[in-house]
Amino acid sequence: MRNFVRTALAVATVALFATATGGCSGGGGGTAPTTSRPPTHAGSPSASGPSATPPAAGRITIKDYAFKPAALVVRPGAAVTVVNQDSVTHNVTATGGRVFATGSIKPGARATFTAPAKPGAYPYFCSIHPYMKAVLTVRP
Ligand SMILES: [Cu+2]
Repeated sequence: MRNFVRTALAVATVALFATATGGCSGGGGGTAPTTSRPPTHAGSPSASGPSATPPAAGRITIKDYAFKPAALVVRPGAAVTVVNQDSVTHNVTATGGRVFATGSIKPGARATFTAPAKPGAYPYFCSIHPYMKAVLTVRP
């Protein structure tokens, strides 16, 4: 008797698994649309990435001893406005070269510099507070 019950349970369990598996493979039909979606999604960002032209003007805000955004993307030669919303003087100075620099920007003041014509990533910092760092990316 016990063996019979066990066997019956085992059969029932197998039957459940079979049903579940059948449901899964049945959902396999639903997997096809799901599979076709990722390429669409992957295609969208990559399509909008290179094809999307960065703005011809950018804006960097300095607040709480930090550049915001920390990563800004603009077109070559873009006019980048730097607004100092802090209570101390800051500046924007390109790292490792004189590619661009604003000079001192007093609290509440703003300055504008021209983004490099050559595409690339340009790290910059505040020479008064060297720990203030951010990156300007130039992309056509
Ligand atoms: Cu500073």
